[in-house]
Amino acid sequence: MNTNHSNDSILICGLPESGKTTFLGALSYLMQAGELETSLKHAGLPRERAYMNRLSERWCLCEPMERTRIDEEESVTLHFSKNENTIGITFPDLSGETWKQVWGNHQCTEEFVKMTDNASALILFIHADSVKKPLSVVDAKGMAEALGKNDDQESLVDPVPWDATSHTPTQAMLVALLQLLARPPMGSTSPKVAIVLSAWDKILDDISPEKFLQGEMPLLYQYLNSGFDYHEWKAFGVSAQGGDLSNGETTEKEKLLSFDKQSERIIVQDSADTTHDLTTILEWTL
Ligand SMILES: Nc1nc2c(ncn2[C@@H]2O[C@H](COP(=O)(O)OP(=O)(O)OP(=O)(O)O)[C@@H](O)[C@H]2O)c(=O)[nH]1
Ligand SMILES: [Mg+2]
Repeated sequence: MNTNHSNDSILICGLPESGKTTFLGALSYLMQAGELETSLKHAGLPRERAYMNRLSERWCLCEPMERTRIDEEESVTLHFSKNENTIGITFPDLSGETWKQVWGNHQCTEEFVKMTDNASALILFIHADSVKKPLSVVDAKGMAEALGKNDDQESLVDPVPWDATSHTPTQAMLVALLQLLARPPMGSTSPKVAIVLSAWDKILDDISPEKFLQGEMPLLYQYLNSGFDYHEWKAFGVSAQGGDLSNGETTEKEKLLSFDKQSERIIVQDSADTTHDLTTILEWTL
């Protein structure tokens, strides 16, 4: 039997706390536990298995991931098989702070440039429940009036100084980041872009991930649809954790831990279809 082997590198991108490491933890568990049929099959443990095992254990115990620090970034290669092919996919788990620095200071290491250059696909993570939206002129005026300010008066409250990293709308940061990744010294390839709307359990309305993106982040949606820098993109709603663990509520944690097959708490929504199989996203990128 002939077996072909190929290597791909998928760049996991995203601002701080956008769900990157939780996704890797869930993927690592899903692959190693083998509880469910998946589109891509597990084909051997990664060299960096200690890191992946740590993430997988934490995920299985419903412990939220620790923030990835710049000096603790890891790159992991997972091996998958599909038909008679085996595919090694490398995922660098970079800190959101690294992405913020690329956006804010246009600074990165040579290694980062190489990584982006080798990437055959990007997975851009956006925490669906923490999107910072721009304030419309109408809203800003309404708020100023509610505070009793009109054009002739001094503000009744102290103005908050502008801070680029905490006040810029999420979509503006992400479009700028995608543009940087598509231009020299990066961007020699035109990778496919999967948009992962993480924490989808907080949204799960009757809305498709694409419609959500169109309504909540119209600038990003139009940029991707223009095909100017990237030719193929697709949005997925993903709950890698299965629920919200951020408020430390034991009932939510108990509910998640009560699943017989822990892999079944993963939700992946693609248009109207839902599955527990995170590898469908990877398969689309290949
Ligand atoms: N509700 C919900 N929250 C999630 C989910 N996945 C991640 N989160 C939360 O999102 C936050 C960030 O998750 P991480 O996976 O650490 O994000 P990250 O992108 O690796 O963050 P950095 O390492 O800081 O760049 C944490 O509070 C998680 O609990 C999910 O599926 N559902
Ligand atoms: Mg992380």
